[in-house]
Amino acid sequence: MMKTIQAICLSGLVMCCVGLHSPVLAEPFQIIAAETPMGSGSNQGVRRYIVRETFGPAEQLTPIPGSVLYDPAALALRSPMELFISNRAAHTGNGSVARIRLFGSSFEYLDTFKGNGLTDCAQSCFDPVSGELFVTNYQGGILSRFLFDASGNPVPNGVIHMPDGDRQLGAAVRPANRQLFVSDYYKIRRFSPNPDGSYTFLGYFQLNSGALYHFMKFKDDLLYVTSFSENAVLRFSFDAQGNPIYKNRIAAENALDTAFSPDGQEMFVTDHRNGGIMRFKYDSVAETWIRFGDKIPTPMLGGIVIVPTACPLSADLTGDCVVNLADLQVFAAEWLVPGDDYYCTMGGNLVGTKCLVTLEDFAEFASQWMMQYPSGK
Ligand SMILES: [Ca+2]
Repeated sequence: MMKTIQAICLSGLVMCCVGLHSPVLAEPFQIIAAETPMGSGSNQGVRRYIVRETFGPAEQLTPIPGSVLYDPAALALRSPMELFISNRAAHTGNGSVARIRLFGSSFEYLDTFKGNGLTDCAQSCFDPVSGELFVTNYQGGILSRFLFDASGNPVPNGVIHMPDGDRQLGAAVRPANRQLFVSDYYKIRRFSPNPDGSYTFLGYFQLNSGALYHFMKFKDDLLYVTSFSENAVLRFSFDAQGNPIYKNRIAAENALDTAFSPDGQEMFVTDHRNGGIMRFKYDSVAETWIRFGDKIPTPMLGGIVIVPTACPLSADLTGDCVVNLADLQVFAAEWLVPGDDYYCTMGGNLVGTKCLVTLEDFAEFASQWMMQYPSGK
């Protein structure tokens, strides 16, 4: 597909293409994945990567540090700018949910809320119609509910008791009928919303009781369920009554969660045991996903989400997607300051695996000087 590019002007460079026919500029996106050890964790953070176009290489962005989190397990988006991180809290019972604002390729920690039954949170999800937030709690059989006030602050809205009182791992709402799905290791519960806001339990489904089901997502009205011990992502469609019908499985070792590129052509699956993000291309003829490429290397992972909120300019260190003097000030402050190679929080470290801002990073910084995205904004 071709599109007229009105103007791509790179300040300082004699390069201005007006009215040329060029391929549509690829839309970058950001992968955000919780670093979640098997069993429980402590001060892990949330990893971020930028993919500048679908199927392209993933480059690491600065992580959301564990210092503002507590054993993060799963992620949910209230909007492309508002990320909710479920804190498992090492199963101490001090579970909580952190809120992060996303902008450009940067982020800002907002706050953390607790209470209303939050103990050791796993996956959470939003009802796409009401905007309500559902947060699972691994132990205790209570699903926590939150609405939002006019300022966007969470307000407790009671709980839903699991009829079996068992574990909770995943939660997802089917957009087509707003039914709520909550996974246990061995089964998936289905609930129907009532006009008064209550939920009616409809039943369980499962394929294999030894599956160790985890997180769930909906895409194109198919339910994607990870089956950790079966090393697979399972897909279910629905009949006219809303009953799930098993469709197929996609092999993915130690699968924990799934996420999709904004154009729907790429699927990412997290590996909980060995770490890494697996990549799959959609095959529209076979109507399934085909593994490709190498895993994106990571520590052990939990939940994953994808946002189109991403700036393709790695030298933008302030989040406005313009590389200017404000970014140079951030860059200069990080100059030659030794960082943690394993958990580099210095955005100025643009090149190389060592967390140290040096001349080679400056060369990359200078090459992006005065660039902005979208161009001409
Ligand atoms: Ca900037």
